[in-house]
Amino acid sequence: MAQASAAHPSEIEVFDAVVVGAGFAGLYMLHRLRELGFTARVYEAGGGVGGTWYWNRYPGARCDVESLQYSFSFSEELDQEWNWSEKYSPQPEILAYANHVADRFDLRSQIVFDTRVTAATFNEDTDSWLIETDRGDRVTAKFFIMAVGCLSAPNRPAFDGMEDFRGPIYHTGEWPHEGVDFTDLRVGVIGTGSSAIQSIPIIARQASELTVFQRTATWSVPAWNEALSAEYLKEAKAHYPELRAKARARPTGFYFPFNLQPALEANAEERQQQYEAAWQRGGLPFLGAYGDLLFEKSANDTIAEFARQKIRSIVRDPATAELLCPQNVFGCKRLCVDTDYFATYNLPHVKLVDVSRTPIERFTRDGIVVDGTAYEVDAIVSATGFAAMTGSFDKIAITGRGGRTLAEKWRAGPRAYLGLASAGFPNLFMITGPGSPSVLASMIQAIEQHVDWLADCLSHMRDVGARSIEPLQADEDAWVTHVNDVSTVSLRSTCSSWYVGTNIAGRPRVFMPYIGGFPIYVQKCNEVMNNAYEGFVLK
Ligand code: N01
Repeated sequence: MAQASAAHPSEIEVFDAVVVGAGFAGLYMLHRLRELGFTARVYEAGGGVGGTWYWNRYPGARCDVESLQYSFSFSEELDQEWNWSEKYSPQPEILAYANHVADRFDLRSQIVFDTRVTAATFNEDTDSWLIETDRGDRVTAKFFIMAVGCLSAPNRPAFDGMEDFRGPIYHTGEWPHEGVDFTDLRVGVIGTGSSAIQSIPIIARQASELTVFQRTATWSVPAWNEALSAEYLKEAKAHYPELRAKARARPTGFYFPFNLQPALEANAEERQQQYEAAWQRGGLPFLGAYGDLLFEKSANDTIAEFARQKIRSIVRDPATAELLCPQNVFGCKRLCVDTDYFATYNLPHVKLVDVSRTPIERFTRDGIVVDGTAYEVDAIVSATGFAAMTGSFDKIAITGRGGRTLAEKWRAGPRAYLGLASAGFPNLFMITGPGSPSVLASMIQAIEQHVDWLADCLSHMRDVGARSIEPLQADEDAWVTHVNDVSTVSLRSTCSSWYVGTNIAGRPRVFMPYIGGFPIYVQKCNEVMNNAYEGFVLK
């Protein structure tokens, strides 16, 4: 393998691998590359590590997977030394954890911060990538690894008159580091997804008026967040390996009690009790109340009606309550997990505006106009989500064999073998790429599995002296078809969401993550590896 040359202005530095992104994926990839003796550089657009948790600093940001499972499992020492303070970790604590990992494993010296990769071009003569950045770096690497996250390219809808608005416009996914004080301000929030439902109750505590512009009502379940006691942590840490193993065996890659019984096998009274118990446990495990809730519409109708009744019981104004009641499949979009979201609409200074039938017309100097009505606000929070799964790929001019760009290849939707690599782009890898479980599993488990697979693959290539690896077109096509076929079995494919790309007008409708389940996917990856990288060509 090539060695990194001494930095000289006129020289192009050479690495075994260049990694884009210093979130959890980039950090762990760098750790494994170093362990294996590969030379590597990581480029990170932000000023620090942490990825999602570096950028999403909006009020109330926290993870919806329980802390003890939203963490790396590769180091028993790390598991034992780190103490999570709450059931669901707040953003600052997860960011502190990412920083701790970077320091503990001495990763910072190989990360170049505040630098965005702008282009990557494959050289067919040398089987290597030329990587360029917005700071003028030009480096080459045999392997180009995209560790850019799945929800990292903010979606900023272009509303008419945006430039006329006299106040600040914030995006939840690029929140100012110094924080924002909304005290005595009239605030407008656009969107009611996970970011909005977490921030709305907190913004409401500060703002003099809060107006929420809702296009689609959201399903949300209480978090019942709480502090973790020292005894709880001690007990959990004593059984960490078992918890990790149980998590990996679940379709979601994280563990929670799951009732396999079909909902309609129970009678109405039993279902009510089961849903009530699950509601009281709260969080994403609510969807584990019965086994068929995401497969059978009639089963889903029963949990949907239960959740609508909960909304009606919390929200006092009947018209507002009805507006807040989603009419689509329960859990079709990513289920939200909240603290006091629905109760916030009982506050006299909080207003809900329906923009489902008549979209936001325009921004003006003083606020937002919907259906001819002007809503005056001093600040706007755009909680409008992300160009999911592919948005961060679109920002880099990636050119593969024959001068073909990835953007061209993915115009009708992303195409990747196992969500790891794409035909025509040798030696390019993606961590939690489209076509892998990623966002439908616990992200950190999904990241570790991909990174470990890649680490094995790169070592194998070094051992056998292979210069390049690339998926076979036929195998990639078969995988993309499989990802699509499996998605149709799930009710999640039935609505518009960022899973299918249609949260943004004009994007192709393709179900992007693999919904066949984490263990099945891991088994497939292992089989590919054990069968001499079946479906890939190694040269
Ligand atoms: O984004 P979203 P998010 N006019 O796409 C609305 C993860 N996450 O940042 O539903 C008006 O879910 C849009 O409306 P609609 C998690 O996986 C996790 O909230 O498209 N409204 C929607 O209401 C999550 O799913 C955590 O009709 C417009 C909202 O904006 C994912 O990130 C916390 C609009 C966007 O919701 C994304 O969540 C936060 C327009 N032109 C995020 N355009 C936790 O771990 C968009 N909207 C808890």
